[in-house]
Amino acid sequence: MIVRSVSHDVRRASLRERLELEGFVRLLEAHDPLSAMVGENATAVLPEVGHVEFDGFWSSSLTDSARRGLPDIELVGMRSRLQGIAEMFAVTSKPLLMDGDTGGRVEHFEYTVRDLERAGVSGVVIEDKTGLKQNSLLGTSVPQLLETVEAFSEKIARGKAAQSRPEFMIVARIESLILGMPMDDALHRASAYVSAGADAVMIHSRQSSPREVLAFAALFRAAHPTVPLVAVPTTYNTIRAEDLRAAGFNVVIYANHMLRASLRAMDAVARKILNHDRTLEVEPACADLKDLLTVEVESGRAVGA
Ligand code: SPV
Ligand code: MG
Repeated sequence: MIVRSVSHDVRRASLRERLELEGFVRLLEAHDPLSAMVGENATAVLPEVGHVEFDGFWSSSLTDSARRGLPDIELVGMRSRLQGIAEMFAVTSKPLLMDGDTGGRVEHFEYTVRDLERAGVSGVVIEDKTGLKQNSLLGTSVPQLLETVEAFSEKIARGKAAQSRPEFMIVARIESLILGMPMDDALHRASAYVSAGADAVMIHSRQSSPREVLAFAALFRAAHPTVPLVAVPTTYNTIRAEDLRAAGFNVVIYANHMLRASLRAMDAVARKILNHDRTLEVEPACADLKDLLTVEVESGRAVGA
């Protein structure tokens, strides 16, 4: 595997640069250096599109919690998550968008923004919920409360005022559809958050069909032709990234797949070793040992440089 690293300044700026240049980016969840290296190096050739790769990483609160055996309720502190990101950055070159949960108290969010900027992170997504944050995909099966438009707008504005690197992005994530509120509520919030200074809007949905996010995109685009729009197609996974692009989205986030893939693979291998009382049968499901023993360092750059 190839190891690259770049300065914080170059990496931080590269997400916005890529968005402005290409108009569309694909982000893959990464939760440790190895998953980030896999995501960094993956490529494919699509008919009609040509060469594709992931443009950067998503740091997910869900996977950062789950990999510690914890629920996704803002238990894992930002400082601890940033330590993991520093390790990822030591061996990769692509930009990272941070899942900032609710952003916490507004007074804390100002510090978070500065910490993230300093760490080379390109932007933070904050969701308009309050109280005990639960994972959005749990929807209304658990108590979840929307923040008021006024309070969330103030959090965005205070975060924007706190940042010192102009390229850093604050993305307002709208949870109205997750919590069963009407489309009008989502649109009203989107416009308020853009007025408060949000650099982009994420519309989240837990429907199995993309219908509601596509409806939102059409209405949002009519009102805000140029504000970047973000989708997280975890449940409505039949839609292709290129279809989201055509519908007016600018960012697609594959939010949890690297951790889910590794969990399933590890579980199967662990049980198979016991079932066969040896490891011969699990070899086809395992990466070659040489993939762990050889790490290619690009242009003589040491790991962590
Ligand atoms: C995450 O990846 O932690 C997210 C997206 O916030 S979701 O899990 O769909 O809420
Ligand atoms: Mg999250």
